[in-house]
Amino acid sequence: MSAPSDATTPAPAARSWPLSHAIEILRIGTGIVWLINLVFIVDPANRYWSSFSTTARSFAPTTVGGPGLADYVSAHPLFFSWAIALVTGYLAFSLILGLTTRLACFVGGFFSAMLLATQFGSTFLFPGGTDIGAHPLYILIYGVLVVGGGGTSYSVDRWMRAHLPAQPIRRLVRAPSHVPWSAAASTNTVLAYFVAAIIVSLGIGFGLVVALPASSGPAPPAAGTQPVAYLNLSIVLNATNGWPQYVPANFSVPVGLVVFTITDHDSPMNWSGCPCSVRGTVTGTETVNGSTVGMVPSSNVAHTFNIPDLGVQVLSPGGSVVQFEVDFTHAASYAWMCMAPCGAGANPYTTPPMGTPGYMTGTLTVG
Ligand SMILES: [Cu+2]
Repeated sequence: MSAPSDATTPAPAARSWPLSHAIEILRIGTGIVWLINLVFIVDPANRYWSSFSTTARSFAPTTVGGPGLADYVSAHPLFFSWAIALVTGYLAFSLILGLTTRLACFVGGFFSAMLLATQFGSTFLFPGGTDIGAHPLYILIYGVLVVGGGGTSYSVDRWMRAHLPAQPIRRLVRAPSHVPWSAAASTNTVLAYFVAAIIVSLGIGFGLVVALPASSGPAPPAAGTQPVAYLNLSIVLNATNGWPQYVPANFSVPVGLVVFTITDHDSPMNWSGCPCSVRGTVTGTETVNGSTVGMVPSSNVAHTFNIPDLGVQVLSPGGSVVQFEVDFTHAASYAWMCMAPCGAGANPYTTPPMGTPGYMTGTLTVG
């Protein structure tokens, strides 16, 4: 440990060399994961800010405890999008630099526990079309970092303790050993605070989910938005080769709210491992033969309609009519594709018509 060599501050037992390095590698690696998330957030191509509300609402149908919290977050996108972005940025830089490492572990644990609690219904759909499945692992990592003294070496924390001994840093690390930020706090003390913090965070998260009332009925489209266009797609079997194909595969829609209808004439398939949740539509749902759903059983997904750049995923069961709405905010060109393994060859994930233009992928032009 890099506790000051001060007679009043007993340094915990030194860690063995390989373990201490493993802990710091884990810390920096976790920071890099958050940095990648931060890059995703700030990259305009991902439309994090503009699609935040829609993404948040898309969790509503699968949240255990009801859609109230997802609706609430969706209705306050400015606050929540910035809160998530700032926490993401803090975790990235704090963990990579080893600056306020222990605090970052608590913040990260709180963040993951809140996400876990509030999106609990989605968690076990991993990969489920959401990256939320990793949060139990993140909490475990923060616990390991807290217990293992992450940030003890190769860190700004270490540098500051060594070079800024006289000022508040020193008072902080010399705080009584029963407070969690004290350098003298025992592993057991820190771990107890960490476990308690996670339990409280989970409690707050579940409490919010249960306490916030759901808005009644399917969430309405953004205020004042009326459909500007209706687009009908069919999935038919090609008369020549028998492959299923989207007709049309290349099409244009105007900017604004577009109502899609997919009439699927293909047969169902059993797609184990299907990320079967609807994402990226205005309501976070689709209708299948008139019923509103946020998920489709994996035992009946013939094809999907994905627009990766917009985070749109819609599932098309065999022999069904699917409807959904997408709000296109600006003129652009997007690739769409089917992600369900509908290839006709040995590997249904890679053989045609999968990935074949005019069949299971094409171009959607907005504007
Ligand atoms: Cu397909």
